[in-house]
Amino acid sequence: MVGEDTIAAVATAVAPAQGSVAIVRISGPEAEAIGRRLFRAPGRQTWDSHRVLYGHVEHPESGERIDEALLLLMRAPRSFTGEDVVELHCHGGLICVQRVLELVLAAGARPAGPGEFSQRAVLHGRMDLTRAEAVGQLVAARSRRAAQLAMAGLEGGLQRRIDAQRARLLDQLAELEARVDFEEDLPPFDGPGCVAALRQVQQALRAMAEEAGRAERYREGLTVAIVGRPNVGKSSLLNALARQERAIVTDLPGTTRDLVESELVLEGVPLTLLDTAGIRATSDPVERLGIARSHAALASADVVVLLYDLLAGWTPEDQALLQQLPEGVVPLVVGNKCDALAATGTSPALSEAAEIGPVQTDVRISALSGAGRDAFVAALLQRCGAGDGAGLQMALNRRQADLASRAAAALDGALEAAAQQLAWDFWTIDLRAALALLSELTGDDLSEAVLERVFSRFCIGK
Ligand SMILES: Nc1nc2c(ncn2[C@@H]2O[C@H](COP(=O)(O)OP(=O)(O)OP(=O)(O)O)[C@@H](O)[C@H]2O)c(=O)[nH]1
Ligand SMILES: [Mg+2]
Repeated sequence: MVGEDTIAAVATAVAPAQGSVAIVRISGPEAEAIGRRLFRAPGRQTWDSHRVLYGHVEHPESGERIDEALLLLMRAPRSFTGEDVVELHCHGGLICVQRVLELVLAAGARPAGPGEFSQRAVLHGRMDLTRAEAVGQLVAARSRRAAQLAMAGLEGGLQRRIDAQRARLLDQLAELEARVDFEEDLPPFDGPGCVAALRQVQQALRAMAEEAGRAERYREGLTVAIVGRPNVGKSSLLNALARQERAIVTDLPGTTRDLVESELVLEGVPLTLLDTAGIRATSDPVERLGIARSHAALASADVVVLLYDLLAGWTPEDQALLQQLPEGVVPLVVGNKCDALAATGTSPALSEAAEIGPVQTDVRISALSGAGRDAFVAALLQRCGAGDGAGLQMALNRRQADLASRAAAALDGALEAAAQQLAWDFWTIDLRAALALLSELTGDDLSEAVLERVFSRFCIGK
């Protein structure tokens, strides 16, 4: 699919009345010719590479001025794609940039497919596949932490780590292959050393795949459902975390009837918080519909916060709710209204709780005063599996993690062959399979299918 044709797309976000500047990017052998056909640069400006020209985009036939713009020419190979690239920096919004793009297409470029600029960059050796994917992650990042992880990937952190493992496997493979042909001429084979090396690589790959799960939380975020009896303060908690009055709060039980959703970023982790209707037996048909939605939210959330009222203590209704939770859901149990508890001087009503059933309160908070907020956020992130992400070095995505795990699994075969003391050929088959998977990960061995899969997930213009 990568040919010698010239592609073009709007590289910046397109939104009505927004973005004062938009960039139309053109890449391919015709890029400069198309630029020259449409762009008039007054005075003695010269078309040098990596120089900015000032001028106007004009209709090549009618001469109508479409926009005042800057043109940046980057000749091959010193460009993002490694091809001749022209960027037209036009005015933003909807109309100007679309008209400029139309002219560019009419002048001979074809619309770029999703991720096609990055794909060309990889094919021309301007960057490896993991970096190209990091570009996509950087653009899609919804939190500071996700952006930092993507930047680490962009700087080649992932490729270096994979390369290190690949080098170790290649060493072993070379050693084994040499034995297949020249066993007699070589010193005795260090079997235990080889097995140890393979095990280490396997562990490193598994650790990376596991890290990927955590990194994903930073990228994609999690859904957290706050559930509990009516009036325990669920909506108050949502408002406190969102730092705005998203949900209606009253002292009437049954206030929230519908799901209230709030997107927020806690400690760099993007979360979708769901405030739900208080769960209780009721004959009110509207409230019942709301409660049905609460149950649906419970079932689909990644993390469930079960909120109860410390003043009322852990009641049989709370206990019933806990028991109704879908199998496998372990809620974060949070006691609310600790301010009121302190005001009344009552000791935590957990002695009653002990009689009803053993429930461990994970955190005590006051949605009203903000007490316990930090402890709650820390406990929540811990539960999300994002508690100690500071040590993450890179952002493996799902595709990469899958390949790393498969490579680790392939090494099981080689280790098995070693344990059974099979002939060298048996070791090398699996070793080669593992290496092929790692190559697919960094894109050193590019098959058309991998490329298509990776790049079709990009947005157009990158
Ligand atoms: N003292 C005190 N009162 C609180 C606290 N949190 C909530 N409240 C009060 O408790 C009442 C119920 O709060 P909501 O946030 O509406 O409770 P809810 O769980 O959303 O209730 P439903 O929507 O009916 O299920 C309101 O009067 C709040 O002001 C708290 O931390 N301390
Ligand atoms: Mg509510």
